[in-house]
Amino acid sequence: MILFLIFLQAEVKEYRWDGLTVRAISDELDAWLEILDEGRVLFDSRKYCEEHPDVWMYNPIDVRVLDMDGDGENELYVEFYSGGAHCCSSAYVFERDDEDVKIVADVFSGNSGISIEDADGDGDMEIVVWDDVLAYDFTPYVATPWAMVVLSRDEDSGVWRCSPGLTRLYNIALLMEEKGQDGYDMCVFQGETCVLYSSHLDRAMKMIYAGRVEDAREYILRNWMGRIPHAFRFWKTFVEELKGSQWAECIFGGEED
Ligand SMILES: [Ca+2]
Ligand SMILES: [Ca+2]
Repeated sequence: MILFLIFLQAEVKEYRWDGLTVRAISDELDAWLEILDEGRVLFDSRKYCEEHPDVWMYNPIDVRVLDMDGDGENELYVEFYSGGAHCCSSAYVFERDDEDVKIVADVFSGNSGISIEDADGDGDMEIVVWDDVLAYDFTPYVATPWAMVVLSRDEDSGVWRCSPGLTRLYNIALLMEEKGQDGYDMCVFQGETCVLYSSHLDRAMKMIYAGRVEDAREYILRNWMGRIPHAFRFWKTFVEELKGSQWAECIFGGEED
């Protein structure tokens, strides 16, 4: 009887993708994605998560059939969002692979949303995310510093990776627009001393992601309100925290593309 009631409350959204059926399903207990070929299940996000414990793929909120790589054939783009205060968001791009499907983009953005756009105007889609690496580090969540990361399709492998060049350009644009963090400007404390504001960290983070590491250092030191020797230590800590980003290699050491 209970199972029957749950079945009644299931909500199914259905999409067609190149002869396949894509279903975003939610019931009282779960919210998942299925891809079917005439009734044969090619992909089930619940099964995939069981097989890949590190993967976050819960509650598909944005399902789109579109040409992600610009070759004239449609791919399937799916964004998942767990619900809750901020976390967690992830996005996947599925491609047809003979009789099967395969994942060619796999983005976990944690506390921030994900969007897609043709960032460089060349006909394929980039995936744009805000890096949440500093969430909860120096301030409460509302004052989190953010910078953008742009993932573009690698021609050789066909998978989406962080693009150093586009990431820099996007953050240069944010700095030019003087677009700051959302939420509140809050003190960053050392003991009882307010040494910086979160808006300073936000701007410094964008400078670093724009490729201007030295400018960011100078900016932090210039705005420091505590004892000067501590500023150098703080800068080191700040950079170390940023190097914890999943995209650190692209931000700090990426080649031009
Ligand atoms: Ca395509
Ligand atoms: Ca593009």
